Amino acid sequence: MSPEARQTLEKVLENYRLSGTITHAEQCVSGHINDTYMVTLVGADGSADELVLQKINGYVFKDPKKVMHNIREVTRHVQGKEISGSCDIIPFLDDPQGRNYTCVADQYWRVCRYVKDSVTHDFVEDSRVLYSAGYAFGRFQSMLCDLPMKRLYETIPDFHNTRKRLDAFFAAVDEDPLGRAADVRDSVDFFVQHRELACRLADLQKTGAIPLRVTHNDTKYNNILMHKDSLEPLCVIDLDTVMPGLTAHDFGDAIRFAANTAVEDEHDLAKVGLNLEHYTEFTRGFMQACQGFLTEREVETMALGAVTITIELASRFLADHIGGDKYFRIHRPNHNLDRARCQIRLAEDMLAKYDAMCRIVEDSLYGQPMYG
Ligand code: GN1
Ligand code: MG
Repeated sequence: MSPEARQTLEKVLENYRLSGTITHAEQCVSGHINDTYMVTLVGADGSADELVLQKINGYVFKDPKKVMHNIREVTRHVQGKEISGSCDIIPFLDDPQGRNYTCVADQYWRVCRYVKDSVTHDFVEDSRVLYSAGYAFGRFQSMLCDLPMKRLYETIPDFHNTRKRLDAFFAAVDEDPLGRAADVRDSVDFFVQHRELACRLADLQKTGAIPLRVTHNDTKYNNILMHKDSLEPLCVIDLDTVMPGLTAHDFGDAIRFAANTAVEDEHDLAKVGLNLEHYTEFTRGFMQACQGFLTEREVETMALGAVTITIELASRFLADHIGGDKYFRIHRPNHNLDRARCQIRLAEDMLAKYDAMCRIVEDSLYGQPMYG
């Protein structure tokens, strides 16, 4: 880490009046948007604090104060319920003015404590991880289903407005500033073919057939802190995109990530597909935690949510590739193209397994939840 980067971390801690010496600081590599650092701070009395410092990406989040407002609202709502145990929301520290963020050099930062004995999983080696993550995200919806939506800002307008996303994608193809569109014709055709299917869920919401709810909008299983031994879900993290949305989007985004037989940016498309066993485990956890508040119509649209989000994200990756990789951080040439092709292949496999996906959602609804 450069001396300048370390100085910035020190400044952030100073703003929180957290004194001591940084004995260890390292940047976390996962996540495409914000910059996250794990820091050990040792006080004058020798006690060590494990802290997580995060710089909010100002290109993606145009108004970080609104992001932090939403996080404050959902955290308070859940804390107000005084339900102990399984699955809290990560609390950010307050600065001396009572704000849950601070500013250093015009950048917004926030700080939380490392949750003891917690781990995140970037790969699934034990299918309990999937049940646990499903349960945590389902429970998140359930705990927030009575939070009035008007208290939350739409921090990224039209985040999952699939019609607008696809319009933006086709506009990027037309504009083609770097001459990259010619090489991705086959992928562009995929969106032409599936445009209406991908927009069905957003249309259902527009007509009022399915309700808006408080959603997380980034439901990767590595956004759940789990107990390192028991795998019980401890905490939901990465609340940047909490806002009004559809439960099927949260479910679908989780499946897109968790039940892919390959990684999100897999280059070898033969490895990509929907793992129905992983799908079943996540779905069981999610649906069991959602018992009692989803409408019948919402339950019917869960599998569609997975297809929708996968196609939508594919269009976002490909639009970014065509537009010059401005949104999603890339780590190799054509990275966003690889990501897009992988998501397209996954969506195709989901469509082939669609009936089974719907059946598994129905079958999962009535089981006894594993956590309290
Ligand atoms: C972004 O960086 P990360 O993993 O938190 C993106 C999500 C995408 C995801 C794809 C604000 O989230 O919508 O699904 O990448 N977040 C935003 O990996 O655009
Ligand atoms: Mg995120």
